[in-house]
Amino acid sequence: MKQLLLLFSFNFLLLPTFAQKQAPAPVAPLPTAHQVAWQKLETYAFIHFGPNTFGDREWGYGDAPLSDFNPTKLDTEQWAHTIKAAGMKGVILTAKHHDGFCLWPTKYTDYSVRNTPYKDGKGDIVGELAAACKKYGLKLGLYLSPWDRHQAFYSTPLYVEYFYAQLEELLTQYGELFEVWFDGANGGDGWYGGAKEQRKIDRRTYYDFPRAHKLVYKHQPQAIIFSDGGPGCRWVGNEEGYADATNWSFLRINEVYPGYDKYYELTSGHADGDTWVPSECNTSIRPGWFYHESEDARVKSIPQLTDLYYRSVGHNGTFLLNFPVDKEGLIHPIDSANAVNYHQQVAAELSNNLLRKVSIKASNVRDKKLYATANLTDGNYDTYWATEDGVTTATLEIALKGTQKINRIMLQEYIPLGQRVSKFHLEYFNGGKWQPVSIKEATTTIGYKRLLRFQTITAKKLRVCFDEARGPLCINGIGAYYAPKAMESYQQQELNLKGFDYTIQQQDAKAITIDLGRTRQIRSLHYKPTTTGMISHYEIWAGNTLDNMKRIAAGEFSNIRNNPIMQDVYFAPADCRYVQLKAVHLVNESESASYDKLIIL
Ligand code: FUL
Repeated sequence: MKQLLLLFSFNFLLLPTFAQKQAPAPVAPLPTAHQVAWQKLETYAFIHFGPNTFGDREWGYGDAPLSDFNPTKLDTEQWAHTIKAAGMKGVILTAKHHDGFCLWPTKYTDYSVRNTPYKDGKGDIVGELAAACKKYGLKLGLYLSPWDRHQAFYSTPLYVEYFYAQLEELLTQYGELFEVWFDGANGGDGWYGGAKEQRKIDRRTYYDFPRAHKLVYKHQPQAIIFSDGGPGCRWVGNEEGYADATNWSFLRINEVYPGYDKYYELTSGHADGDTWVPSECNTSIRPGWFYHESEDARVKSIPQLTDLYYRSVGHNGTFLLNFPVDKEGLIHPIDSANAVNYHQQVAAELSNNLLRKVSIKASNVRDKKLYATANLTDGNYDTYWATEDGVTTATLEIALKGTQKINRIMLQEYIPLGQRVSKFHLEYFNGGKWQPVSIKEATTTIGYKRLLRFQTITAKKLRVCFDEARGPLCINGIGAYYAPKAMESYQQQELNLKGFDYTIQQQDAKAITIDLGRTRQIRSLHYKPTTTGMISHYEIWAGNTLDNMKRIAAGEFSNIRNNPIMQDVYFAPADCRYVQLKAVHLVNESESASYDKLIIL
């Protein structure tokens, strides 16, 4: 009896007789209100445009002639119109890329749009885009490359002052900015006022980023600052546009810096991170970031873009999709068609929420009035279903309206109170017994939004089982959809280049020599790296005998670490039996040059 009494009073303490009306305590780390507003944008565009567009480059050396910069039809309204039609909420422009050229008439360098034929030097592409954004209701963000391959004083303290002066111009002359983009790339070599040399800086300290952050917040308190490690949002660790299924919006902030060597960790965040730094998934609609006519047939397709939406926004990230504006100054028609059509595809797949107005029974509810399951489908972001303190596992049982076909589920956590769920699974019922919905990716985190794709099921009831969480559950949205003819996942097609047959004649740490078996006329070499032994600077040698080889091409595989796509080198036709790919520099000099694919045509 005494024991029973004890048990009773213990239970009494644990299970309050009155409902918990107060909101669940936040579980740190937490987002700022600006980070929450930014996350809700979900998709926005990138524009890469500059001298690289005219010089067919990815990373300009900083020496491109200003006279070549002449986009004759540039129309920022065409950009804005396309971006809007593709459902995106904003756009980030490369005001200055690594080549140091400025798309606005900055006071601080002659290497800008002011000294080009564009509008006879009277143009201001940042200003023109700002005006178009206003007109089309888009938000504006700017990319200012810290690395500058043009300026003679790059790597000295003077450059840092120059960088801040330019940043201040951008922060004060173009209205409200939603994001400021600081890239982490620094390949070392450049034109540097004609010095043409390698320059090394300490990426952690040289730019004094805390000072840059202060300046941004002084003029643009709402702006989200992007870099590998935030503080506003983080790079997702790849340039393919996806986050892992397990994706925490946290980082151990003091470990990550621009150019972070363990960048692959950024794809899923740090589960034990101390600071809210959500992921932004960036990719280009074409293989390169800048326009290259040779990529006109390689624009990402509607299924490919749709797949990326599910793996970015649907994996608790935002989706930043780049348009390489072409030489005329326009978004290419293939790019705009695919972007608009992909948006319509996604909208169609997720338009009809089958859970609207259905009855959802929760195994636990914090308060039947304030935190009821009706909040899950009321379309109000700030109302949510929550469990009582101490309750971190629960189920939601959903009685569908009759029997329904379903192949998509959406879940949303109420992130203003933190990201909590670390394990869940889905079940469905079609008369016999409850069965698991088979999902071909980890069902761990949810975060701001989680979209799940699976083979169509026919169900009368659904059950969402929350198995583990960092605190009581706070879920503000749930959806189930049926997308006829939609794909469960997407398999990327490799470009099928068929080159000459060859054997490897010799391979060492710094060179790969190929024997074509007999004399061939060759015109191009295509190199796809693996994760180790990536060649960043190359020379290509060719000859009919190994003791009489001539150099036929040399250059840089720009941005290969971050974007390890097939690298194409075209040269004047050469007759030869042997071809040698020399690694002048490797991304990591201690590794041996290697390749995933090496094709000679
Ligand atoms: C990279 C840069 O090096 C690329 O050129 C591009 O701007 C991409 C978005 O970021 O790190």
